[in-house]
Amino acid sequence: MGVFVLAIQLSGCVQPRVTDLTQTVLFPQPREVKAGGTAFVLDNSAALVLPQDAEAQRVARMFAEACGQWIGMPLNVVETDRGGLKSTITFALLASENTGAEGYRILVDENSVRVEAAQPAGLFYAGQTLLQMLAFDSGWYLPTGEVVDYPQYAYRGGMLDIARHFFSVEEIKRYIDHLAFYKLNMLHLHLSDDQGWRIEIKSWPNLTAHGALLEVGGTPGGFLTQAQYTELVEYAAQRFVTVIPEVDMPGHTQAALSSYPELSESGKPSDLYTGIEVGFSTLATRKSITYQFVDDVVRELAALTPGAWIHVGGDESLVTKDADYVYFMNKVQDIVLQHGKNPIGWDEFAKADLIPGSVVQYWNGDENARLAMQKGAQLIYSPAKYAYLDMKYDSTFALGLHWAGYIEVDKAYLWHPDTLVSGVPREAIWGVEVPLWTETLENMEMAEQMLFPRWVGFAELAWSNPEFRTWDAYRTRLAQHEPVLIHRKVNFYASPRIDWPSKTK
Ligand code: TNX
Repeated sequence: MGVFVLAIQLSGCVQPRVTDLTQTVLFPQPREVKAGGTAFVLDNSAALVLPQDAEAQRVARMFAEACGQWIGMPLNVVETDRGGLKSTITFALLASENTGAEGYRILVDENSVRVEAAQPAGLFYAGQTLLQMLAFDSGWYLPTGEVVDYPQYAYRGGMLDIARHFFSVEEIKRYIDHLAFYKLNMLHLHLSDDQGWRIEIKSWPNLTAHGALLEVGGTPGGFLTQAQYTELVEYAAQRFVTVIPEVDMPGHTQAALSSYPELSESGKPSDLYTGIEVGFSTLATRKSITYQFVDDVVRELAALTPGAWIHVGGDESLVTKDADYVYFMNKVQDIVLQHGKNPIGWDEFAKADLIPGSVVQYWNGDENARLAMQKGAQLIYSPAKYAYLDMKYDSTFALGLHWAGYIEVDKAYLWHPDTLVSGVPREAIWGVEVPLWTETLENMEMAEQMLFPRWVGFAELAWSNPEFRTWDAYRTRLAQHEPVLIHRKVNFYASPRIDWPSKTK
């Protein structure tokens, strides 16, 4: 009897595995999942057959690479299926596919995995789903069945503040990896603030020669050269992430004012700032040199940025008079348009004379959100009390701030953009974004403590059908997602609200 059981276990590949794809934990949860009940075995008799289309082929190769890393052995890749392959993985672009610009379909049976999408982005997202579908039991396999999936919001973003503390190219790439793995598609880079100017602007070299020297706390800062920025834009684009650069104006500009005193009202020299107060600096709004400066900065950034948007900040300009603020933001709006881009501004930007194509990012001002909507602008939602991942989880948490409250894992997950601001309907909401301000975060390890696990729930809010979102289901699934976090070496915070398997063992 014992020998008989052992024989079955040893011949695991002969004995079909019993699976249930509907029970596989996937973040973000796909729209439709159907179980086939058996398994596609991923051993060296399986091969990925490359598609013809160049971009689809690039995506398929990226998947093969990521899959090979995930399972710790290379995945076979072949140019064409000459027959004789026991099992195949194929990626196909199909014009008839009806899951939209980012949607996809995955069909897994015992001998084939078929991925179909109308656009390459869909193939890429299918690849992320497949990685999470991989399971191990004396060998790697995929549960059979079908997944049909597409996003809830078109704009699904993460912001990284590299001004308060500088983050290196490698760290920013890791942030991009986190975006892509969870099907987020926008990287908003906060490139300047009072504490530092972090992007090389060739026509105003002192912005980085001087303005990038320090960061919060007085430690050495840093900046991205234009070549490094371009490298990041390309790295992001390969993963279907659009970079949106932000230079914050007219407030949050002490680093620029210290680098070029002529941009300030007084014209007098001033020091670099390494504290964390906000709202004390402003560009001079009635000097012509200010607009020369803005034009040069926007021109250089626009030339480096293939995406359609430049973020111009506009938040917390507490020492800029209201009339001057509107005058300034109107002019900045025109400058951005002249350089072929659309402006995005924090919600105070709603006070300007918005023109079609301008976007408002709601963070705190409900009134501003309604105003923006009335002016015909699209909105990005980043409500501080739910989406600011620089807020502490609770009062005992060492990192982060708490001016917008504490945000535990449940609070970060259980908010509904479409009903959050009364008077702003779904049609006005382009999407959602989690900002990560870095006053207290010195490096990516610290950043990941704030991001994870809240990021996982945010991605689901951005992508998935809101109807099934409940705390009970989420806390169970999130616990089961822990091996994925560990596998990806994420430095996540083991919130006590989740029964993490590693803690209860
Ligand atoms: C408010 S949100 C800010 C940032 C700070 C952040 C800290 C916004 C548009 N401005 O300057 O870093 O709070 O949570």
